[in-house]
Amino acid sequence: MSENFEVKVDSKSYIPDPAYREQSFLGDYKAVYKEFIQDPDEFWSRMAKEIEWIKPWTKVLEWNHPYARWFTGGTLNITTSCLDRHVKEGRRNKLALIWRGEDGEERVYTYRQLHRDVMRFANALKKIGVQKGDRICFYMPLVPEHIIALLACARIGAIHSIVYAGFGAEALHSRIRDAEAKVVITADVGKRRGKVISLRSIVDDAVRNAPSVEKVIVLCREKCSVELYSEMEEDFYSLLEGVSADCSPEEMDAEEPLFILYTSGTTGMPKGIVHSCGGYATGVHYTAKYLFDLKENDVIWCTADTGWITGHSYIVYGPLSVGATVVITETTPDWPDPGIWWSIIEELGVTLFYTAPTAIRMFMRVGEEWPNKYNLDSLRIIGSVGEPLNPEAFEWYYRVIGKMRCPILDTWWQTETGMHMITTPLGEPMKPGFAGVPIPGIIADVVDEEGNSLPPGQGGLLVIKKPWPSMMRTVYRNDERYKKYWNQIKDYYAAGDLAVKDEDGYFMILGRADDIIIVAGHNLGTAEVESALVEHEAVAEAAVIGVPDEIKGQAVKAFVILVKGYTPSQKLVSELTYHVRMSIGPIAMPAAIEFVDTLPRTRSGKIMRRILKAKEMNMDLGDTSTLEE
Ligand code: 6R9
Repeated sequence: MSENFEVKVDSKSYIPDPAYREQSFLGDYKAVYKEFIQDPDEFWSRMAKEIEWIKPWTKVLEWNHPYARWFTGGTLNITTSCLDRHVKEGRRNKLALIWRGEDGEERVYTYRQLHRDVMRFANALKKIGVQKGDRICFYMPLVPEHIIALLACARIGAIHSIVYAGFGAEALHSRIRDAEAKVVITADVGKRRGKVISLRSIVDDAVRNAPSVEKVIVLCREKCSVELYSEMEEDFYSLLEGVSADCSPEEMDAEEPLFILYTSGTTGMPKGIVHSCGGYATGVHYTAKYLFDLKENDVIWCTADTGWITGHSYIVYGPLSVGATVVITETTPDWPDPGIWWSIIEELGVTLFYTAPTAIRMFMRVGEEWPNKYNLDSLRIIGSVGEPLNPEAFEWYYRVIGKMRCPILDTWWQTETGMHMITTPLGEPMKPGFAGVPIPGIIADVVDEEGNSLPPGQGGLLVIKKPWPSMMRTVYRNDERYKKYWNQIKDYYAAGDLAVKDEDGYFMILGRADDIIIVAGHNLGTAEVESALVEHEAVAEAAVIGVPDEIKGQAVKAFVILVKGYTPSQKLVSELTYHVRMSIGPIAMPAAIEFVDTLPRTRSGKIMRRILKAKEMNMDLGDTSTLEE
């Protein structure tokens, strides 16, 4: 990166109803943050005591840069916090899980049922020889059996590695091989937009030349059922026959791995991010309780898939650990029509809704008449994750979905961080465009390449200065790649994102540092320019990249999806260019604007600017395994 860059920061804010803070588990954010700073060990120790342990720890943190050991000597099994204690503590008949299929089919599980089914499947896994430490790869649609099998792995100390069921055979194959998975769990089919998608055939391809795989467990959802091709295959439900529903939890050291989750790097093979048992359990419980403020009666719907960290932490482990009711669905946001999600919120009485900016912008494009058809009064808090929530989308989400009543929690975090890191705690003023402040437990900053802290208004690199319990422990079988995160900038954890702080210490996330555009020596975050474009009433979505420019080094090129009813024209190009000039400055003015119908995205919805760039420059597209069709 060249010299630091100025970022124009707007200071508009919304103050939520004070009742939110008064009734929240967290209370006064600033006071709690201060407590943490005064004694971090004491703070984390207090948080860790809120989950169930088998043996207590003797030391909170052993930090041997870049390696951390949290809660040394402690042992636990995360499933006892997620299941056993609710069964014991009078929540056994409370709903743990509500599943909605595309055709409206519904299945529900109480905590007692979920507990029992998890233990049965855990025993079934043992029956086929799965042991503590074995890697189990998942390639499953979002159905209750997926959650059951995942918790069953945790119950017996097997390490799950979930691969999003939208990935192709090659991507699945490389992840199975890298993790040396012993078992693959899949379903015959997934369902999407009224179509039945074969998963098992993809698994068939993927397990060829994967010598570690001994068994493939298939959940049969269609009539075609149990004609399993090979000796390798087992039917999900047949495996459960005659199996006991009692399985004591495997005692896990706090530092033993709980799961691996692959996340795409900028180049090459995705990284297998490894999370530990004790620190991860503590981090997701803490954030589900104190940031999401999940209470007894809350019904949380996180629209992510379990294939992403968001699903791991805020569909499964966090919400179940606090004993909330979790909604999962196999639905697509606009099928059969763009009202489907709002109808689910109304019918199931969802209180906490957590989704991604890309979905919000899609809903903006189709119009507010869709959500307006439904009663969204049950909503208490609405959240966002995955990409910067641009002010335009914030305002829409706040007004149309939250009815100017529900606080928005825009949560910045990563697969590597395991839990929320930066957000706007309940009761604090919300600033459109800013994710918020570091949560208690986290010390974040914006720095230059030497690690010097930058003043408000100066954009730079987002770092975390101290270890935290749910941080990744390593990259599976690749310590070198792990070390890079902590060695790139002084002793800090480099998130790889660009950010800027304002006078109040609020963080605005400007996009990935590798997406940065340098125009005549000025650094521009892609998010800033995109956000300015989306402010214009004609623009639904925008992505910008840097293209070579003889004089300025780089120039901005924008790809724009128009709102329905607008057509591309030279006049619109001029208007948009002028608009960016007025909102950010001449430096950010796009040199070219191209109107497009779609943008390349990862399967989790993030815009892949790298693909736009490679296309523009006629370069090799690089690793495209994470690209949506
Ligand atoms: C949880 C998750 C991580 C990257 C991260 C950043 C972007 C996530 C964001 C956000 C702006 C937010 N990101 N949340 N950017 N505001 N609230 O998405 O994990 O899939 O590993 O992606 O996503 O660029 O570095 P992951």
